[in-house]
Amino acid sequence: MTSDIQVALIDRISHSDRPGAIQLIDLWLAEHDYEKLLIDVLGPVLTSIGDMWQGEDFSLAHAYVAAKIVEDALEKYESLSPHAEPMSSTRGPVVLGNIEDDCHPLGRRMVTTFLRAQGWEVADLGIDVLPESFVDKAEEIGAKVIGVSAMIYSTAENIIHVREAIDRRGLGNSIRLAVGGAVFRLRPELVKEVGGDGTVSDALDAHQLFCRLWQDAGQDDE
Ligand code: B12
Repeated sequence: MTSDIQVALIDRISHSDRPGAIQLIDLWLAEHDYEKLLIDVLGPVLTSIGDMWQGEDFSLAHAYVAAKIVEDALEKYESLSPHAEPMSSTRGPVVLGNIEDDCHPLGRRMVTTFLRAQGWEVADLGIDVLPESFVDKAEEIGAKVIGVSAMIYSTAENIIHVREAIDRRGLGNSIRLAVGGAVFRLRPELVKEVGGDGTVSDALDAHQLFCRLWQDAGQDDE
């Protein structure tokens, strides 16, 4: 269901009106909280833009403007979140990043925000991360879960190399691989194909997935 704020934001995006979009969000946030903004507004708006882009109602440039507006919002409001100063980390550490060649950071940033809010220590490696770098970092900090984000099919395929690096180093039992991003929503069977141990389609559910995978890690040794 498309809400009034979603319709109004899409209108601002279609006019490339970045200040107008932020003004709209300012007003909306006076009555709603930051987490609701991420889950009920910004995520669905980007998905709608993607659908309109695919249907050729919107261009690549529109998608770019939409991403810039969401980045503006994340920069501006992250500090207003009740979780801006996360409680001292009580869970983890875990590693997160976008796979090699993938330059869609927004979903990953949302996952990081929600995990930190639940007390996870997250090493966020950013976009375009080499498969070996995920595993290097996990070994360095003792992470039992690696989370990899990919938005498009061709980049999701690169996740297989993270799985291979984990297995090659004999870490298959001690590290679990979480995967996520738009392409996994469209093609759930891809999770197994790339060697993933689990996924969720919403950042809000990432905490539960990471808890399960953290508990699973090492169980096969016993
Ligand atoms: C914005 C956008 C762009 C921007 C990105 C800039 C930026 N700073 O973000 C720009 C315009 C640059 C761009 C470029 C491209 N894009 Co683009 N893009 C999008 C769009 C509209 C939104 C992506 C997004 O941010 N989604 C919003 C977030 C909140 O959703 P999400 O990422 O799915 O994340 C949620 C969950 O999946 C989950 N999650 C995410 N990561 C993880 C990780 C883990 C471990 C877990 C557990 C969960 C999890 O939690 C998140 C929050 O709830 C999507 C449309 C769509 N449906 O998503 C297309 C889309 C992903 N892009 C697409 C394409 C094709 C491209 C290009 C190849 C286009 C081109 N011809 O150049 C390039 C590739 C660039 C690259 N190498 O990565 C296609 C992919 C199609 C496919 N089947 O593979 C899509 C689906 C559009 C479409 N419908 O055709 N894109």
